[in-house]
Amino acid sequence: MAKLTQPIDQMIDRFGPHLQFTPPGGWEDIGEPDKLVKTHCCFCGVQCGIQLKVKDNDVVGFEPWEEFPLNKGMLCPKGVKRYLQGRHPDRLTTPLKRTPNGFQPETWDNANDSIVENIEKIQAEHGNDAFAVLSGASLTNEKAYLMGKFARVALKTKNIDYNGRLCMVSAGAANKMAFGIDRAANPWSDIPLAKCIIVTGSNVGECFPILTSYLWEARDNGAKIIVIDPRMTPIARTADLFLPVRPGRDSALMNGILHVCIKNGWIDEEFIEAHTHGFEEVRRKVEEYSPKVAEEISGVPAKAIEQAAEWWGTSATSILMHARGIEHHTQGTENCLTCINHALATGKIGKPGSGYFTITGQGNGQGAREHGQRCNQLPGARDIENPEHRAVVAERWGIDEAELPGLGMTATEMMQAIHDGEIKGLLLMCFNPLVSLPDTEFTRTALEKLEFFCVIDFFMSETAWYADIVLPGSAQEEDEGTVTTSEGRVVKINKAVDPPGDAHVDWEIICDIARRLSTFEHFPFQNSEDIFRELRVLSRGGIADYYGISYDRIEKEMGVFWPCPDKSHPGTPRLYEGGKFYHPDGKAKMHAVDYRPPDEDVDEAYPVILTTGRVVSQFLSGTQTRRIGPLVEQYPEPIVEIHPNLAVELGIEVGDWVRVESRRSFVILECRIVKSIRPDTVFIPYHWPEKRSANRLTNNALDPISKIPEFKVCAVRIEKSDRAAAEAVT
Ligand SMILES: Nc1nc2c(c(=O)[nH]1)N[C@H]1C(S)=C(S)[C@@H](COP(=O)(O)OP(=O)(O)OC[C@H]3O[C@@H](n4cnc5c(=O)[nH]c(N)nc54)[C@H](O)[C@@H]3O)O[C@H]1N2
Ligand SMILES: Nc1nc2c(c(=O)[nH]1)N[C@H]1C(S)=C(S)[C@@H](COP(=O)(O)OP(=O)(O)OC[C@H]3O[C@@H](n4cnc5c(=O)[nH]c(N)nc54)[C@H](O)[C@@H]3O)O[C@H]1N2
Ligand code: SF4
Ligand SMILES: [Mo]
Repeated sequence: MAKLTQPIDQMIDRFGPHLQFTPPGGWEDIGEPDKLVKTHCCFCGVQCGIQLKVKDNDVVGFEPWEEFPLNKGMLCPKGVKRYLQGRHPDRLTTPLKRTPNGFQPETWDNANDSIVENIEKIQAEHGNDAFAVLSGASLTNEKAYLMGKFARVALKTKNIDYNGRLCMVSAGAANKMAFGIDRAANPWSDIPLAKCIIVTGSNVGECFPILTSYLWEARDNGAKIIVIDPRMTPIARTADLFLPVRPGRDSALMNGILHVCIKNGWIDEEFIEAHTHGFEEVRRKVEEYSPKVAEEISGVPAKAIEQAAEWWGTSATSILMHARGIEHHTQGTENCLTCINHALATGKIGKPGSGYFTITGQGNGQGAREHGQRCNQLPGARDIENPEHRAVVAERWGIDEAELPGLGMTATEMMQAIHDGEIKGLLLMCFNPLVSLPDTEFTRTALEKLEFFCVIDFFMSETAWYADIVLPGSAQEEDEGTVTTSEGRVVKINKAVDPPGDAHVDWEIICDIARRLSTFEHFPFQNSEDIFRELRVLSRGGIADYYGISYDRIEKEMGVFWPCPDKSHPGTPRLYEGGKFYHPDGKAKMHAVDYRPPDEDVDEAYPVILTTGRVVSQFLSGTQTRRIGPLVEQYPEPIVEIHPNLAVELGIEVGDWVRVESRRSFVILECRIVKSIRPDTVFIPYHWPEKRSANRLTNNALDPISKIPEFKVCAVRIEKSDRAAAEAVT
């Protein structure tokens, strides 16, 4: 049965500049703010410091927070306009229940009763694991911790996972495999000290604009900047060397670069010997990837590969950073391992100005992957399958180890399990899978099959339209808590305003449901700090050790870097100093990687590669930024980027609309003819739903290690179309 009670287009039409927050007295007479609240941006993992201007319990603007060391007052367009979202007229302000006549307001008590009734019914009929939880990495550490405890202790289900599964779990898996820990190795203050920097698979200028100034500072200090990307992005335009890789070929390219370094002796044999395992296998493997072979696979000229190797290998200090461009692949984990091999073999790690990191995406992309809301993980970044780790957590939670559920399904696997009838009920907070998962139709039909579905969000996301109950949660500025930035620095989010109407703070919503299913003693929290105190204790002795961190310390010290095992510990801005890694023997592991082609490669029927990603003014599934007028105006609709050569081949001209079709579905969008993309590749940003959604096209094949989807490569065919055809799509 299709569950939709209101056509999605009706909702989409409400988005945009015409409907947005205006203070009760208008913008002209705003006057002096009541207070300025020091906090952090609600969007990406950089977590820029910002001061929110508050007037009459509304956020009405911002002031720069220049003392915060990371961004020193700078913000990107999203940070500047975020204040327009909090009191948006679309905010959910009361619980909603699906009825034959559409969603109707419901009291909290009735809504909670109904949720608990449905959970109990499904679990009684089909077992505890038939009810699953999906959570998010925009949530604070406190909420992420609570969601894991809620699933395992209150629901007693093994099936909890989070939207980070779509983001950077491949990098996380590679870091764990190689280093025994999953965190950026260097604080950003190391970047200007590097003499060579490789940025691969990251559109830094649009996705982490604040990072650009660090890269430019390094360049001013004499660093060579090397960018690897199929598109000449803004950061690539200012690079010293640009390697236009064919999507899905990064492991061959990085193997080729290491091949050149080894051949020329630009490696650190002492470091390899003293601090690593596995180099011999890696050396033998990369021997097969001469610059010529790497060129044939990756499309990057051999000369450029040699140049990149030389700059990296002969620089006194070097940093390699990457983001989703190499991670969103069926070979995602292995791609990251080739980068790590490179940093380890050259000994460029654990030193001022030398290191390696993946750039965290979501607001709490770092912290939210440490405290136990992943299907394979317990608090403190512990392993759910490790008997010692399980025993510690069970004891601290006051439950029997035997009662603690085991390894659950990943977010991506859950959709299949819903199709298969294995999962019947779902509670989802802070995740919009209908827009963000690959192969939208597969996701939609899964959501329709759920017997019971509860969504907690502050806006009616596209996914929420499929729910039976929608609970109005809190926006970031309506609650306090901590998040962990891209650098690994734990910072404090401060409450600026109360939630509007009858919306509740997220952690209270979860605690209310948990107490009905479990006992008060397991969920006794009266405020976020109570949750943080428990989180610290649970993390003690784990890999992600927060025990020495407190709200007070964070405020006084402008954040504390974990690991921080006790109150007198200064925190750990730079990992791996002195070649000390986090495996039991203190050594790092290298892994030999063979190149594998993407799951769906081009062929005669679908001859063009589609890659997907972001634009500067929109954020993720767009629920938030598609409601902020000035950001919508900056980039109102998704546009297909096509190279002029491909355009000529297809008879496409400037201003044309094109039909892009994959094996799953099609979209009709306007195109932009740009020289900055490879001629064999097209790009579509993914922030829009329904007929404008890039994920109608994408492939839901998964990386076997991390289960991240292959968002960055699928095969499509393209033909000229027109606007009328686009409008006719349903
Ligand atoms: N404006 C904005 N900023 C954001 C976000 C947002 O939605 N909007 N989201 C945040 C989040 S959650 C994330 S995860 C980050 C993502 O940050 P990024 O990873 O930097 O962004 P993407 O656009 O997903 O992809 C990065 C680049 O990878 C390139 N690429 C595609 N295929 C390949 C390939 O096979 N190999 C290589 N080497 N490169 C490839 C693309 O051309 C693109 O330029 O941004 C964060 N910041
Ligand atoms: N084709 C393609 N698809 C992709 C990607 C790609 O590059 N290409 N990138 C992937 C990546 S890297 C990511 S991270 C995912 C992101 O995908 P999603 O996580 O689905 O995207 P969001 O837009 O962050 O959805 C979060 C929802 O939570 C709500 N929310 C935000 N903060 C809070 C909060 O504090 N409390 C509550 N209760 N709700 C909150 C928002 O309103 C929104 O509806 O998308 C992935 N999908
Ligand atoms: S760079 Fe990220 S954290 Fe900073 S203002 Fe922009 S979106 Fe916000
Ligand atoms: Mo992400």
